[in-house]
Order: sequence, then structure tokens, then C-alpha cells
Amino acid sequence: MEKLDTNCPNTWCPGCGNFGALQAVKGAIEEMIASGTAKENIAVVTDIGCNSKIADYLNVNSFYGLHGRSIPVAEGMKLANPKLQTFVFLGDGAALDEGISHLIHSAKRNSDINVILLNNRVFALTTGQFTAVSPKGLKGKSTPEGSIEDPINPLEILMASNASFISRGYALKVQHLKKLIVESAKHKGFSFVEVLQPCVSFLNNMQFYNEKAYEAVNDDPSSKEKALKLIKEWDYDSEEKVPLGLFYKIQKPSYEELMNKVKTEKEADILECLQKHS
Ligand SMILES: Cc1ncc(C[n+]2csc(CCOP(=O)(O)OP(=O)(O)O)c2C)c(N)n1
Ligand code: SF4
Ligand SMILES: [Mg+2]
Repeated sequence: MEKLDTNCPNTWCPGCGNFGALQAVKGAIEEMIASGTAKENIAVVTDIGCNSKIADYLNVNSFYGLHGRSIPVAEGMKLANPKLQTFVFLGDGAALDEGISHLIHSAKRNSDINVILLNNRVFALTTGQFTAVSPKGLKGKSTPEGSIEDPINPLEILMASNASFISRGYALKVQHLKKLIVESAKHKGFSFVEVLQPCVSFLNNMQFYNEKAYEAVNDDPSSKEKALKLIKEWDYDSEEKVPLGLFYKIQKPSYEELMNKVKTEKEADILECLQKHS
């Protein structure tokens, strides 16, 4: 088996949910390699934040993007080298605050990349400022009196952006998360795995997730209606149950396929034109 560990010292806080996520990601990559994916064709693009240190702990090709801007980097890599299996790791601050337009447009164009959102619901590396998915009332450096805003539901936004694969795992349910990641990698087109990732230092919701997160059964992931029902079951604020699993999956041409088709047709037109005038 390929060695995926590195010798970088791990600087995550003891007990951080990112450890479980890393274990799941390693398991998924090992499984992909065992079933024939060449290790050199696996590329990891990370953002900036606690989550993004994952690049340091994985012995695969990787690239650090700018905060909130890792998605377009991955899209460019995939377009230039279609053989790549391109994973993007980013946090909620990056994906849902600073870089939300990139997320929406990547889902809309169905880029064949795998986006993994390590969602701890705070800007963790910068010590706990509130993000778009922080619970109302969160007290932190940027909201000393408690956040007065309702959180958004990012999966509803992805659905409205025509994402073709939407799922949610939990960092402490490692095997379940591993399976979702493997499945997302197999998907042709834009795939999204939200990982609920407790930040034990700035928003420790581990006990809540341990009690409320459950593996939902979805017998028809191609149904928008069923997916939305599951997605709306938890609004990121309530004490309701939190469904996990594959919520939505449909097949449609990826951005790269469509782009290639346009390119081939254009080349044929140019060739024909040159032949006519030679
Ligand atoms: C453009 C830009 N703005 C702000 C920062 C400072 N910054 C670095 S990490 C970070 C927090 C990241 O939060 P999130 O994306 O949720 O990742 P987490 O640390 O929670 O995993 C911020 C604000 C930056 N590096 N670049
Ligand atoms: S600050 Fe939070 S997210 Fe960052 S390493 Fe510590 S526990 Fe993990
Ligand atoms: Mg965060």
C-alpha cells in the first residue's frame, strides 16, 4: 500500500475533528489507489485555514491556493490535465463567505472536481470569528455580544446552483465519510461533500453531532424533492436531527466535456476553412 503519511508535525489542537476527516480521506485515497487510480493523478488543492493543513499531512501532489480561491485553481488544473482526480479542501469561511461565488459557479458549470468542505462553522485559524453557518448567538472575537444573524443552509444554495452531487458526512463517522468521498470521486461532474467538523477550541459541537447526526436512507438520490426534504431537515441552528449521507446525484455532461466538444468543433471549422482557402 502507498504511504500517505508525511513527516510534517501535526499542529491541529488535540481532539480536533480534522483528525477524523484526515483518516477518512486517507482511507478513500488508499481505496482509489488499490482500485487502479495512479497516485500521481491524485491532486489536492487546499485553501487557507486549519482545514487546509491537510495538504501537509497527505503524501500526494498538492497546491495551496489563496483564502477562498482554491476552487478556480482546481478547475484550471482539471481543465489542463483531465486525467487528474482533483480534490479541493476548504473551510466554511472560505467556501461560504470569502469565496462563495466560486462555489456557486463551479457547481453551476459542473466542473469535474471534488469539493470537500470541512465545516466547523467558524473562522477557526484566526480564532473563532463567525461565518455564514455559525449558529445565531455565537460569541467570538467578531461577535462579542453574540451573532445576531441566522445561518444560511449551504446545501440549499448548492441545489439552487444545479450541483450534480451533494452529500454530508461527519468527521467522527470515519467509515461513512470515507465511502462518501470515494463515491464523490467516482462522480463525473461537480461533487460536494460537506464534513461536519467540530472545532474543539472555538465551537465544540461534538456532543450535539454525536447525539443528533444520523445516517439517512435515501432510496432515490436523483429526486430533487427528496434531496431538499433531507437538506431542509436541519437548518444549522435548531436542535433537530442532522441527516448524513448522499442527498442528491444526477448525471449530466461536465464542464470539461462540453468545453472539449466546443474546442474540437472549433478546430474542425478552422481546418475546413484553411483547406478551402489553400
Ligand atoms: C483574503 C484573506 N482574508 C483573510 C485571511 C486570514 N485568514 C486566514 S485563515 C482564516 C480563517 C479560515 O476559516 P475557514 O475557511 O473557515 O477555515 P478553518 O480555519 O475554520 O478551517 C482567515 C480569515 C487570509 N489569509 N486571506
Ligand atoms: S482551532 Fe479548531 S479547527 Fe483549528 S485545529 Fe484547533 S480545534 Fe481544529
Ligand atoms: Mg471554518
